[in-house]
Formats: sequence, C-alpha cells, structure tokens
Amino acid sequence: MVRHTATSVVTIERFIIEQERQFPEATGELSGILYDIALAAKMIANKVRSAGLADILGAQGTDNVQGEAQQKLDVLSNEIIVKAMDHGGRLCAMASEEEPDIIPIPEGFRCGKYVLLFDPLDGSSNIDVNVPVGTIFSVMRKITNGRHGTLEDMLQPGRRQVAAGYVIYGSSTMLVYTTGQGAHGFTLDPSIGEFLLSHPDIKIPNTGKFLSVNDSYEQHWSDEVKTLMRHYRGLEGGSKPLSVRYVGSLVADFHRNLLAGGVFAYPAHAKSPKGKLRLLYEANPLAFIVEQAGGCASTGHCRILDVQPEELHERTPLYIGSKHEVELANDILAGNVVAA
Ligand code: P6P
Repeated sequence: MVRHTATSVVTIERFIIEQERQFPEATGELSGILYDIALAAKMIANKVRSAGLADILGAQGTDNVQGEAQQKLDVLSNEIIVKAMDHGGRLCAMASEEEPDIIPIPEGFRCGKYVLLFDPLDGSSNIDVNVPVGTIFSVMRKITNGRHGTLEDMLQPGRRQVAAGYVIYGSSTMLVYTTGQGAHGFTLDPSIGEFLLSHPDIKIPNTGKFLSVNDSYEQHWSDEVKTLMRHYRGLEGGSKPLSVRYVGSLVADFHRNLLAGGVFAYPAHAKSPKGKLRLLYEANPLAFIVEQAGGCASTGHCRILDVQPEELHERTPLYIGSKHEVELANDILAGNVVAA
C-alpha cells in the first residue's frame, strides 16, 4: 500500500481507490458507498454551517419565517443521506436512528450486497448552541438470500462490519473511516470541496489524558462504576487524574479522545439500564475505528464488537478510547479491583 503523510495532497477518492487496489477481488461497490457518504457529508456540512442563518434550527413542527414547514436539521440530514445512497445500486437496505424501521431500496433501483446503518446527525440538540455534531455510519455485507435487505442483515455483531466511520462538523469538517486497514482522517477543504488526507493511520495513545462522562448520573451508578470513576479521577489506585472534557456530543468527545488519548464512558445506570447510546450505528462503528487505532471499546463486560444485537435501536453501555482506561473499566466492573 502507498504510504502517505499528512502533507501528501491526497483526496479521499484517491485514497479509497488505492485501498481498493490492495484487493484484486474487489468489485468497487464498497468504494462507491464511501464516495457517496463523502458526498452526503459535504452536503450536510453545508447545511450545518449555515443552520443559524437558514432558519432550519429548532424542533420540527414549527414554521419558519417564510411559513414553510420547519425541518429539524437531523431530519434534513437523514433525507440527504437516504437520497444520496438509495439509488447507487450498492445497498440492499439502510437503517437510521431517525426511522423506526429499516429503509428499503426503492423499487426500480438495483439492490446491492451491503447494508448501511447510520446516525445522520448525532448530538443535534447542540446545533442551536454551536457545539460540534456528527454523522456516524456502519457498513456490513448482506447475509440473507433474496433481493432486499432484511432486519437479520442489520442484526449482525460489529465484528462483521466491512467499513465504518464518522464525520465531525466542528471548527473544520473531518471524515474518519476504516475498512479494516487502519483508521484514516480527511479534512474538508471548503475552497475546493474536497476531503484531503490529513490524519493517515491514526493511533490513539495507550494511556489517556481525558475523561468524558456526565457525572450528573452519579447517584444512579453502581458501586463498581463509582469506584472506576474514582480511579479515573486519581482518587484511588494511584493513577494520574484524567482531565474531564465532556461536550455532550458523542462524535466530538470521541474524536478528541481518539487524537489526544482518553476515555468516553456512558455507563448503564438505574434510569438507563442498558445505557443510552445505540449499539448498531453509534457504538459499533466507533468501536471499529478505535480498535483500528489501537484502542478498545467495551460494554464494561465484553468487547462491543462481539455483542449480538437483538433489536435495531438497542442501546448499550459504552467505555471507549485508550486501551489502559478501557481495560481498567473491564477489570473494575468485573469486580477484579475493589474500592479502597
Ligand atoms: P447526556 C447526544 O444526545 C447523545 O446522543 C450523544 O451525542 C452524547 O454523547 C450523549 O447523548 C449525551 O448524553 O445524557 O450526557 O446528555
């Protein structure tokens, strides 16, 4: 494989083709999916950038100044992705956080051999206060017979993903993806409308600097989770305390920890017994990325990528980031390390 540096001028399209060429049996369908996702990301970035001006903020159901039905930005982002992906002939079905059921490929369009699952705009409640938000996506091969994709094709463990990634709409727009050959970051150059390679072969530091957790739920945490947080904060176990950084936008918190080292923790608690974050289109894709970058992702009891999904929108507890901090979570939540 060609080794690129952050100063190489490599578009995402060229990088995808170079990766595809490593596999003589590749048909180009997965590359096509990634191209289309990059296009959708540019379109969403354009909407997010001007949201405050284009009067597409706020909740659905209200009218904007022109009297048009106001569209929530995440509904709009969902439509952008569906419309960009549903006619390429590479997918046999999609699933979105915004839609209760799987999204079939319209009649008249060829069905392909992949399914796409996505959260079109995670953290969209942060848009109104100009906090970074993101798109998260996961691609798996169809495993059932028949033309159209089914729920069974979606309910595969995350280790079966063939591609995964996210887009962060922050101070710059970045797309980070993996197909199992490392995790690579591309930054959108708005002057030419191209994603350019800026972070080749991302590696997360083994030991973190940051802790991302919403500790307003502390009263609902188990004793083991409370012990874990005391370790993260340097109050037990002798570790250096982690700096707390919590944006409340998963992609923003994950991306910072991926580049600088850290752990994002969303434990299960009495009010959210299975956690809050979604397994199929939030935890799984980010877990694929972080493992490719040398990190870990766990439910606190097992590897995220080994969880067998039972429902499309099922939730999971999530500990994801630097290896040392996630393995500490596994040890403490398994009762191997008890409170001092
Ligand atoms: P809490 C945003 O609503 C989101 O789904 C993630 O992006 C974020 O990490 C999490 O929820 C924040 O949840 O309970 O801390 O507000």
